[in-house]
Amino acid sequence: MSYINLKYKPDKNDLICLFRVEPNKISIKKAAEHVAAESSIGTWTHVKTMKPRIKKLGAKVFEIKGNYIKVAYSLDLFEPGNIPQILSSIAGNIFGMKAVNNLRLEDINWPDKLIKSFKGPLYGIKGVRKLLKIPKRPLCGTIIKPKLGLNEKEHAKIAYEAWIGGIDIVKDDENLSDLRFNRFEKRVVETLKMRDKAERKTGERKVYMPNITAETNEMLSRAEFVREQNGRYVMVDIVTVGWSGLQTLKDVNDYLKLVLHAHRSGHATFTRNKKHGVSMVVVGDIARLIGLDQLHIGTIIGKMKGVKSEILTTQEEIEKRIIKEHIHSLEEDWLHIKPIFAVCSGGLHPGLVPYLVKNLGNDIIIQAGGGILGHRLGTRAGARAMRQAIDATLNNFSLKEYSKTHKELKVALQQWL
Ligand code: CAP
Ligand code: MG
Repeated sequence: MSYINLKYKPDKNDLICLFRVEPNKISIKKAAEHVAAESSIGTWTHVKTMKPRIKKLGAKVFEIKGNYIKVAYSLDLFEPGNIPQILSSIAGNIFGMKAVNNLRLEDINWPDKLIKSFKGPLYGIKGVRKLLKIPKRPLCGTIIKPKLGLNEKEHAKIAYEAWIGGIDIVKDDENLSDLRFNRFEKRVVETLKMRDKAERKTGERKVYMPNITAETNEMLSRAEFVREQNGRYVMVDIVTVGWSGLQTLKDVNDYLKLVLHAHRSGHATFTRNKKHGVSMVVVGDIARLIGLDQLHIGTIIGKMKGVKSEILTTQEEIEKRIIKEHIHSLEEDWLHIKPIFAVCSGGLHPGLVPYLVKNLGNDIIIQAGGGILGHRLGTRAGARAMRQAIDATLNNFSLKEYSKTHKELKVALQQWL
């Protein structure tokens, strides 16, 4: 049987994958055949147990353009609502095949019936803006640093300083969980106490995002604890927790009704290499389908590696309803699945706000750890400088001009620009 059918017109119920393929001493057509076979019903040789009705289920390579191939998969190959099963097909064995030197899953176009088997975000951009009463401007956040080592009270105190300075969101770092010197429950209680005090003082809504990343049942009970303590948000390391644990958290969160922040720690193990692995665009698809409300997408300009075109495509993929086809991504209609908030984080400071807003717009959450807690005048001043940079940018002032009358911003620009 052949998995190549360049005349095939995909059915609206087909799932479509865009792959970049580097064949290993065979033709691109032959390599494409291996990809389609191994990711659907086939293996390295013809099997006697194959049946005509099963052959029809085979994936179809319907377009080959240079190193890029499009493959259509029948809906019957997938279990609705089951991300681990879907990925074990289209993002499973194929990456290990000798038939290819490199293989990258660039994007997925999801059929309506599969999209309808997911709930998507509870809040998304609109819900988060409503919750924080911030209708238009970028949100700003900080990450408690040093990442590890502080005790609960020290952690809560730094959070308070950041909130009083004007920061909206304070989050745990991706590797802070329930540690000997900083216990999860005590940290949550101490920091939410400071949140309430900062809200009374500033009159603004403030957010604390405790990191609940842990074994699934433990993660669920930490989420419940946050809800009991009147927390509104949790953060989770989506890659290290795994898609199955994430779907369980999502289901339980339907009654906890917390905002779910997705940290992507570990994503670069498979997204960084532009020739091999899975793109951040695909991670964005999955996070949106499963129903996270916020997702790190990169900064273009900060300390983490990230190609501008892929970061912009990922932002479009998670924030828009109707997605047009681009050179390395597919069209999409996200139906009822709400847009999720893009998070820009990693090596950011107030001096980079104009660049971020110019390139990524206002629907972003700007998060800076070192860029706020490293301010020469301290945390509160660092927070003020970040808010001042956002205010200046939204009112079309240059930072240089605005810093003449805003001391904290002036110091930040001297320090980091
Ligand atoms: C940023 C950060 C975030 C990264 C994640 C860090 O701190 O807390 O985890 O931004 O990367 O630990 O590095 P700084 P990404 O603000 O001090 O750099 O957003 O690319 O997933
Ligand atoms: Mg971090």
